[in-house]
Amino acid sequence: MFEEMTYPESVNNAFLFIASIAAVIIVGVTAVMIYFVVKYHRSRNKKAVNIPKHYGLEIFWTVAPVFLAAAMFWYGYVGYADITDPPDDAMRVTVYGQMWKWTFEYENGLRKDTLYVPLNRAVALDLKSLDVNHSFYIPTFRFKMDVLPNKDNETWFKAEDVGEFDIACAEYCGLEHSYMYSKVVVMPEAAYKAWFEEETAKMNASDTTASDTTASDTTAVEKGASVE
Ligand SMILES: [Cu+2]
Repeated sequence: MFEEMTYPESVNNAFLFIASIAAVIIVGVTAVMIYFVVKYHRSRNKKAVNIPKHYGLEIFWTVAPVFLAAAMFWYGYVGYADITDPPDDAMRVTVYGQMWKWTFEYENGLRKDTLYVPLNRAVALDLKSLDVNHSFYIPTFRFKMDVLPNKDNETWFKAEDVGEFDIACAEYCGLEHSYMYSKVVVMPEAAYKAWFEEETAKMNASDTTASDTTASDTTAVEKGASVE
């Protein structure tokens, strides 16, 4: 059932599913509570009585939440299993998080501080931090993954609309954390190819390896990258 569904749709559905369960529970519990407040009001029950155990009811309110919790876990797990398992034919980009910027490195060594990707193509991301914990977050793609200094996380996405979308850092990482924004630019395949060839030619023509990152940032990326 998840094959036809895009990853953002599956996240939206999981959210809707969990919010619906929460809504049913809050309305149900509140309704029963109001009913009991009226039914067992002091004016109608002058003398306290002991209400004996009801095993059927106790089994129901134990078993039903187990199934609900298991269903919520399953929804979340299916999505997690999906975004941590990139397809084999995905193009690969290494994402470096550092205080307080993102750097994207393509397979040929091209580095950018904006993530350019082709439309409808799986993009696998190798997430590395050069300093502290960060979190790579593209809200439009319903997509968030930790970026850690001592563990390389992997994730992927496939953009299905052309446009520019925000990238944020979703893990507090110091003073300028709130400015740690970038963009993912989704381009049609042909436009992306032309862009990539032009940028690669520019990179090859110049001595430095990065064209839109500053020299000091490039050094930081190299320093971090050589640690492995
Ligand atoms: Cu950060």
